[in-house]
Amino acid sequence: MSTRFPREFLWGGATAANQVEGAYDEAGKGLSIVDTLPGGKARLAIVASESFDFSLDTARYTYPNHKGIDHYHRFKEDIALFAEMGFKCYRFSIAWTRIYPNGVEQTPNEAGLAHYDAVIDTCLAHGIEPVITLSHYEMPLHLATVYGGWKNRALVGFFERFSRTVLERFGHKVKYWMTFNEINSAAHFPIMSQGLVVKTDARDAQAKFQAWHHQFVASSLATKIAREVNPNIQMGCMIIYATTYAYDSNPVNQLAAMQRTQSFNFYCADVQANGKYPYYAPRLWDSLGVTLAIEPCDLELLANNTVDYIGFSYYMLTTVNETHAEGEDTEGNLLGGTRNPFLEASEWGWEIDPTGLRIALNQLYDRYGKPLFVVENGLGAIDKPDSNLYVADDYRINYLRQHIEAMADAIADGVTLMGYTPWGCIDLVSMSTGEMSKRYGFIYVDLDDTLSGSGDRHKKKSFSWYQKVIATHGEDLAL
Ligand code: BGP
Repeated sequence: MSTRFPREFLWGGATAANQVEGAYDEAGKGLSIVDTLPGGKARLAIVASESFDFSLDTARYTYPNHKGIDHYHRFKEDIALFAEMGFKCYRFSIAWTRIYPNGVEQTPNEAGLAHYDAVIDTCLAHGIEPVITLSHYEMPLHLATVYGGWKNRALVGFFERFSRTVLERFGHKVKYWMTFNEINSAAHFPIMSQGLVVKTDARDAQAKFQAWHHQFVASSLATKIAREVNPNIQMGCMIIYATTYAYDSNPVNQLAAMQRTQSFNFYCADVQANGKYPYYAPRLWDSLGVTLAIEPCDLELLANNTVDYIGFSYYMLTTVNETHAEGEDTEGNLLGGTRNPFLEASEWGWEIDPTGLRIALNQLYDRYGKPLFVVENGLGAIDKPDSNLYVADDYRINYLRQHIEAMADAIADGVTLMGYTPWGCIDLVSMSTGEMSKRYGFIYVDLDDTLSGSGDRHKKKSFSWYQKVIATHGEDLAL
């Protein structure tokens, strides 16, 4: 029987070290910037405030990433559950701080490497392909506090050493990699991927764009190393894609939507996939007063080490309304814009738009002609378990089903799509709020926002649904 999704399609799920592992100071791990982020809805506002300087204030705040869901100790149980769902791949990240605790050491921490050997081998034993993000929203704290984050060129060398270490160690058994998670996110929250806070110029476009340049160079170096280690490695970039609409047919809004698409959705991927700065970059830099420091070999390095595929997260769209004729600002839509009157939003205000995913896939494929990989997507929702801790999450199933339909449509449109790894396949600590109660998983983790609870894992209704989806190659999406 022919199916809409190819047989080799990588069905799976995604997590990130800092949001699941916990064990934040075990086995030689150093402090990461995420270890200093307080839990709670005010998280992003606190870290974007002038006073935030990465200090821990345990009297005022909780730090949920310290404990996560204890995946560090329970990964075997978790991966066995993923295997039971039929996962073909598991996307996770390596904590830089487990390998180089402060980022600057000359030799890696063997205990950290051994841990990821065990995680990878567990995946492989279950027939699950690991898909590894080298840097997912964390870096050694030392590199942020002492070096000022990615705006400092020195980070290129530190990242190169880290990448070389893990690629040489794992590159013979792991085919799929990505460099920086949501690299373009720094436009909105520069602390996460660039380690910048207000005191280290987070509000300064010059710092952000220079940091991006260093990350592009570092990403190219990692890609180069990967190919030297194993020519079969597939290296991807990873961006947030928020399909961008003009609020109305006013050309002013149409133009603004186009420019927003360029400067936010495409800017980073243009460099990483095409190997050069896009034609619109000089004008963008001028408008922001940015002058990039580019070293002689940088442009050649970028040109020669482009990525093999485009990984992206898709959660929400952006609606642009420059004229403010009507319409209201979105509340909670992480990436701003005007509320879209045609769409519903999640409990956290993230607007839901499966059609936008089909548009995103077409726009990205049209632009780059490279395979695409939806490496994050999902619904953060409040689950209400019954007395057996069973969650009937029909709302999540409906969300995922609509997005899978949109992917099937995009494939029928002619797009090459490698796989789908819904975010937070097991409940984990939210990035933007540090909450446990914002759940995405197929697997319920018995922990509350204070991380109290047994920590035990329970299959939700979506668990058996996704199992069936994978078993039928995406054909049977019924409840
Ligand atoms: C992406 C990040 C993830 C993740 C997800 C959901 O931006 O790459 O780390 O957490 O968003 O966001 P949140 O956890 O804030 O709901």
